[in-house]
Amino acid sequence: MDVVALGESMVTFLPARPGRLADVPAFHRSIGGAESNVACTLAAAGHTTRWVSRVGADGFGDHLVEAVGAYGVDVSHVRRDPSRPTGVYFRTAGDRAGDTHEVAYYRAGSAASAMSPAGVDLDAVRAGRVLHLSGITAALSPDCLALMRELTAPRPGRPLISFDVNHRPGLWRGRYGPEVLLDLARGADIVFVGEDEAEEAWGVTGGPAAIREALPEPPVLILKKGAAGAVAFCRPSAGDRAAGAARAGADGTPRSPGCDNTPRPAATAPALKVDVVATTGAGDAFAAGFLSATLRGLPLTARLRHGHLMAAATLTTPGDLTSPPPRPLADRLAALDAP
Ligand code: KDG
Repeated sequence: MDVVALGESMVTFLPARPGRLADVPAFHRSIGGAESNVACTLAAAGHTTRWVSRVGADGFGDHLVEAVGAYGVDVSHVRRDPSRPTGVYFRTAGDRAGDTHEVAYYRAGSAASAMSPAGVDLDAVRAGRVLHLSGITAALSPDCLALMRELTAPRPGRPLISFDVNHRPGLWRGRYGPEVLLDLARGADIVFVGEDEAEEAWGVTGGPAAIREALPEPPVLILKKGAAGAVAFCRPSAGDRAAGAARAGADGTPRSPGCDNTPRPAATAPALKVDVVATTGAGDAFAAGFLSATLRGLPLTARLRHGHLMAAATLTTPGDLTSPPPRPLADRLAALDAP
């Protein structure tokens, strides 16, 4: 198994037309969920993936399991909960970054919010080369936060932990705050965070170097700057240091020439210019592209480029998910983009 992703997915209702939520008369059913989006995109890109979660024993739960499974993702570890519903959410067509973006979640008390260290099969969760997690799970309930702490804790032989901060302000009201995401990020091997998220969630301003200073622990830290591209910081992991400069680290991540101990970015890549239809899901597609290239042993700059290519495909569709470019095409495009 290449990648296991754990997290809540929801039936998503996309607006039939732009405008305020109050004015949208009809919605189209779709699926969403940051972690299953990553699993679906990676499966579509030729990787073996599993999605671990809980959904209700209801029609929306059936739909999610069937739709994610149709991408080729292993859904055999998605538990059905007869006493809690599947979460759903509605959103407007506005850009996530803009003032006009509205999201209405109906997920409090959902089946997924009952995930806990004792309630999921931890062996199944840790069965991949990479375990992909996101900060959304930490916001769902104290049990979910405990599960996240368990999965990001140091442990011999654990998979490479990929953590997308995914700060969703609407989920943190009245709970412990998003500062816990900084703790969780410290325990991961690859961290994705937007400059805007670092400011909103942790109050860290001052650009990539300041964010790296606040978060020096992850061997790979990707800072996303929206249309301005992405920057990667990298330092040798313990496995790399043990193995020496010439070969891949014990954690399976190949050394990148830029992976030294300096505070400078090891790689940067501009975003692709596309006509944006909707930004939702683009961060997940970016993570999928980056992880796909990581699993294939590509250098850091190429990993960023594959992230941008998959994100560009999603940015040009209204839903969270779309087919990624075929691998030979993506490889050609990533090489074309080379300086
Ligand atoms: O990244 C896209 C997700 O935000 C979307 O699919 C819904 O998982 C979701 C969430 O919790 O916001």
